[in-house]
Amino acid sequence: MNKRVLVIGAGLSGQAAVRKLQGLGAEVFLTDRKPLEQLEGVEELNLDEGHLLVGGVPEFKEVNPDLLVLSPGVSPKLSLVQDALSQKVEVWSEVELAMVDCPALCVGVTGTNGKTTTTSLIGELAKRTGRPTVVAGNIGVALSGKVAGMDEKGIVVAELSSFQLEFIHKLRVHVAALLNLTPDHLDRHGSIENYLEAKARIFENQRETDLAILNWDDPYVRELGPKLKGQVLYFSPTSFLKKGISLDQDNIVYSENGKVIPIVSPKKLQLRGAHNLENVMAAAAAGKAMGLSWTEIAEGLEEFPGVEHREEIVGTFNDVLFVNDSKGTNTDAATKALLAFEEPIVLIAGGKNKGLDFHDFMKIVRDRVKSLVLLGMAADEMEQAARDEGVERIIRASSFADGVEKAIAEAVPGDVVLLSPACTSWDMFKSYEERGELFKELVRRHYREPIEQ
Ligand code: UMA
Repeated sequence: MNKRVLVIGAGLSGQAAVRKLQGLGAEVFLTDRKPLEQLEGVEELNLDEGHLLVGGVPEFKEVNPDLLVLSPGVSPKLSLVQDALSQKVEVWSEVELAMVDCPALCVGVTGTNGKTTTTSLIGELAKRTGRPTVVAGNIGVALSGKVAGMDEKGIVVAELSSFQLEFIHKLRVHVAALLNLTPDHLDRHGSIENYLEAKARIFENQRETDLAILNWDDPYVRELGPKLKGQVLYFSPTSFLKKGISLDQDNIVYSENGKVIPIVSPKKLQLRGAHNLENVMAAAAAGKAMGLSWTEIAEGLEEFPGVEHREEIVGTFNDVLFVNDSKGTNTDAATKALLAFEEPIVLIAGGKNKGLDFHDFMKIVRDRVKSLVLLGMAADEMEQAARDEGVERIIRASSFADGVEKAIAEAVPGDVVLLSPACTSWDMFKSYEERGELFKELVRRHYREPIEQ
């Protein structure tokens, strides 16, 4: 690539993009608003001072690039991006760059919720085809660093956010799923219509033989169907579809031309909750498109344990089920976790509030939770909201470990102890991962089970 390319953002995406561009022979500039000492890993890139423009964003004319590559977190409103667009200089997202020379089958997942679970599940199904498989994208690993060397036998399973899709051009997602659409990231996209438009770009370069997997139950998503170029397959956890994937009595089924093929019973799945049915149905459709039989798909779905820190089953001890949902960092996610279990729940919640109001959440807690254990910076605020909404049993913990012990003491056989904090971990931990790891360790230590390394 004989071009001057300016990469904006020196995080995971930006660094992977720089490496890829260097490999393609481009002259690469990297910029980030943060100074070098706040940027991890940048010094290991082969960039001299003239090409590393950090601690502020340069003027367009300082670099005069032929191409801009944007990290997903970079807003198109940035004047550098606006200048490039007004001068008809191409602006690519990192995923466009990643896939520009990758001949592998691309299976992409987008939507507001469930992307990571569905992407991981499709990744597991893809591995069952025996083809080389890469799972990357918004899931936490930049695509550019992962897809190098893949040929047409390979499968790339990509979680794609609206930010990443906003600046694609030729990226062809052969099998593309849009799971659902609810208001999110409106600060960036301005309106739900713009947000939908960004997400729907996942289908933009599909051809007639490609497959679009759509949620029938979501009005925004359903309406897209007739407008798409590829084949369309709907799924619905609530209505029986004559053609598509839906529920028929106790089974997830595939129907077509009057035939109804049972795939798997939701009871056999380790993933719980109505929202996970959407994820499972979309993954099953992708599995079929990747050439698996329904039996192979059923095996893959049954064996999938879920994603770490998302309604992750830690184990059953003394007939109490322990669930780590440390990723439940807002009330929406924590509500979903509460609705996923029918057993009486002992909930551990609290941490640092993201500015959310807890009253609606506490209404669900009142109906679903037998004991609420509160900890962290938000505990006072959560306790007040819980009292306002009539939650009866509220227990305060002095530390995270104390909270886990108190929750264990509250539980009787048949209960679920659920960590789903509805808050970030940042008052006590570096990340939700660290919080989830400690939860698992404390539970296992309490029951003296060997701790996994
Ligand atoms: N930066 C600037 N100028 C700006 C904006 C950002 O210089 O105007 C710099 C920041 O100082 C920082 C760098 O850009 O150094 C960060 O770039 P980034 O925010 O794009 O983050 P990456 O590390 O590249 O991670 C991104 C995704 N992040 C976002 O979309 C915000 C990761 O998704 C993704 O896993 C990763 O690429 C690999 O593909 C995270 C995410 O929160 C998990 N996604 C959102 C979501 O799921 O809701 C969309």
